[in-house]
Parts: sequence; C-alpha cells; structure tokens
Amino acid sequence: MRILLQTSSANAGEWRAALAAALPEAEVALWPEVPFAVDYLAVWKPAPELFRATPAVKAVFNLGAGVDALLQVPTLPAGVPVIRLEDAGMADQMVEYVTLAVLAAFREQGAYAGQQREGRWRQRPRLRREDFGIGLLGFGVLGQTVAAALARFGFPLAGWSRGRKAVAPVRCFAGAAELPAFLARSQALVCLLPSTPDTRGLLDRTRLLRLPRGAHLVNVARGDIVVDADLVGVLDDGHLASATLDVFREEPLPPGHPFWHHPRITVTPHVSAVTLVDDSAAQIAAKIRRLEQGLPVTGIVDRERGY
Ligand code: NDP
Ligand code: OXD
Repeated sequence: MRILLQTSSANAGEWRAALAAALPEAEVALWPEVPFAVDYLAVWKPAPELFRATPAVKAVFNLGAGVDALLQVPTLPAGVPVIRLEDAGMADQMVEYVTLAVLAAFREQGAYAGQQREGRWRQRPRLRREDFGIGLLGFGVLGQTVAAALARFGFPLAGWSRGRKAVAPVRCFAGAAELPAFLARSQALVCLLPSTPDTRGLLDRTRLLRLPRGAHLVNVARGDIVVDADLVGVLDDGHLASATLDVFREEPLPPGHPFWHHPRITVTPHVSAVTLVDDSAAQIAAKIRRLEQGLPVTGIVDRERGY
C-alpha cells in the first residue's frame, strides 16, 4: 500500500523512516512529492492542495490527538475516515505536566515564590487535600489517565464529559447542565477538551467565575477554549490564583501578549505532551493493517461532534 506523509516539523525524515520500518510492505512518500496514487495519508495541519492531489485516499491519519486544525481544511474529503492518535505515549507526558502544575498549586508554590522575592519568611496555613477538588474538564483518553495518576494523592477528583462515565473514584459529571456544579467544586481545573464548535470560548468570564475563589486553571488542550481577556480579568481581580497555560489561540504566543508577563500565569510552548514518532508510527501501522483486513479501528473522528 502507498502512504503519503505530510508534516511541517523538522523531523519529517524521522517520521518517514519510522513509518517505513513499522510497515515494511508499504511505500512511503513525503509531501509535496506525490509519486503514486495514495492509499493513506498521515498529516499534521495540511495545506488544502494536499487533498486535491490525493483523490482516492482510503483514510486520513492525524499526527496528533486533536483534529481541530485538520477538520477546518476545506478540501478534506467528506466520507473518508479521519483517524486521530489515541495516547501513543502522550498520556504519560500529560500526567507529568498536570501533576507538576496541580501539586505546585496545592503547595502554593506561586505564593512562596512571591514571598521569597520580598525576602519574607512566612509559613502559610496547610491546605487540606480533601478540600482541594480537581476537575478534569474533558474526561477522555488523556483526562482519564491523568485522573488515575492523581488518585494516589487523595484529592477529590471529578471529570466532565459529554456522555456520562462511571470511573471510580472520580465523580463524573456530564453535559452542559452539570457544568456549573462541576466547576464549583474544582479548586484546580484541568482542561483536556478538544477544540470544537461546542467548546471554543467555553471558559469565559461567567464560567471562570463559577470556580471557587482562589482556584487554579491548567490548560493543556487548546488555546481557543479560553477567552484570553476574561482569564486575565479573573486573575487580576483575584478570583483565580493562577493559570498554567501550554496552548494558545495563536502559537507561538505573540510577543506583547498579556500572558507573557502576567505574574500569575505560567507559559510553556505547547510541550505538555509531544507526539512521539515511533509510538505514533506503530499505532498508525497497526490500524492500517486492520483496515487492509477489513477490521474496525478505534480513534475514528466523529466529524459532526468535531472530535
Ligand atoms: P478524547 O476525545 O479522548 O477526550 C475528549 C473528552 O472531551 C471526552 O471526555 C469528551 O466527552 C469530552 N468532550 C468533548 N466535547 C465535549 C462537550 N461539548 N461537552 C462535554 N465534554 C466534551 O481526547 P484526548 O483525551 O485524547 O485529547 C483531548 C485533547 O487534548 C485533544 O483534542 C487535544 O486538543 C489536546 N491535546 C493537547 C496536547 C498538548 O500537547 N498540549 C497533546 C495531546 C492532546 P465524551 O467522552 O463523552 O466523548
Ligand atoms: C495534539 C497536540 O493534539 O500535540 O496531539 O496538540
């Protein structure tokens, strides 16, 4: 079978070698070269011309978990399955990033850093784990793995998803009607939602104000789920204590953006969970083999829902 790979990242050669190694029976070409009729595409943020050049494609693999950029390409053929990465080594990385951010919030590292800058020695009253609810906004592959890792610390955990889940010891909330109650018990809110028409702009001032006073936001999903000015507003008026942001509406985060130098915001450059080439190539190869045998695969995107 014939696979066309497209990625704007510097490691395109590494991707090609990994796919070729995982599927020795396949021919693998690198866009913009299209030397054959393409069966499968493996892409990340492709240009519209790519789909015009590959009319007979059987499936499109997204080289990431989030398909928001791919679904917005106007030439993406209707009716062709779009398949995303599921974990592929990203979940463990999310666990590291989120655990670090949540524990830093719980142990008030920001407040102690401020005290150190002032040369002030003051032991703050100990916070109780049982009072520090953690909310996983988005409780899918990554959200559930993060919750499982946080369970050992004894924080009250909650997850919010579209469909109801039952995942002990997490208290599971579902749908728009249960969002206010979920937010109200989230001392730390971890956003792991996909960016879809339903979730873009979800974290606006009204929703952020539903978090308890002094709450912390960790956004490792997509920048457009948060309304930037509203976030700055609730940090400035002290309703939120901190925000740890790995994703932004515009990436790289533009110079001069208020997030860069805000004293309560930590910025990282979309590194919370990077796509691992070998793990991802192995997952894609396994799915292509199943498709070639007429077997079902997981991770097929529901284009109506947008994830
Ligand atoms: P999943 O599809 O497995 O999980 C998404 C979760 O969000 C599901 O629980 C889903 O509910 C829920 N959800 C979606 N829409 C709604 C809605 N309208 N209302 C309530 N719940 C909703 O995705 P992953 O866990 O694999 O990844 C999540 C996101 O993380 C990706 O889409 C991507 O944007 C981001 N990401 C960021 C990375 C980074 O480096 N910063 C790396 C990897 C991913 P339900 O379960 O009911 O369907
Ligand atoms: C992803 C990402 O969606 O890296 O996989 O953001």
